[in-house]
Amino acid sequence: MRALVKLVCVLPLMFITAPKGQLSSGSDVTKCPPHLNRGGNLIAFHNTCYDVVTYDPLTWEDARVRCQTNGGRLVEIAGITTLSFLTGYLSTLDNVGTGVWIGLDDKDQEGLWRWDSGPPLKSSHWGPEQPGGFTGWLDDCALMKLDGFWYDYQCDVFYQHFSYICQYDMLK
Ligand SMILES: [Ca+2]
Repeated sequence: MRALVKLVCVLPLMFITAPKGQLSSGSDVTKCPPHLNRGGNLIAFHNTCYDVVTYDPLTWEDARVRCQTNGGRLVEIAGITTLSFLTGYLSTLDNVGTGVWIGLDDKDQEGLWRWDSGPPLKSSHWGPEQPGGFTGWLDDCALMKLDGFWYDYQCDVFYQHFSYICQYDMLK
């Protein structure tokens, strides 16, 4: 019910602020891979489908595998447009928890953050004093909190299970 109320509040704003064409691409999941669950948190934006998985919080490593097994990958946020869209969408959902894993890590080389599919990080949105600090060498995976800012966390410890976003290419 709370999600519905939020959605009702947000939708008129989307009509006012969304650039032409953006709203339709933000709701049309017909071109998303057919095996994805339409009844969950699946949404489409700029030729990419995003699925916010909240029902089974995992470590970053397990979330990454889960997205890949399902034919996608952990979300990669290349710029402010996608960041704003996803942050807005998260605000309409219940049960997200603290935040969501994103496909960003510095596992290969400390301090060199890369998107999981390979590209180096160009546009970032780190929270205050992130990443790094005293435990930076331990914290090699990125969590996006509900305010849209990113924080480095450990990738594979049992006490850090979070929701996550898988992204999928749209069908041609
Ligand atoms: Ca690190």
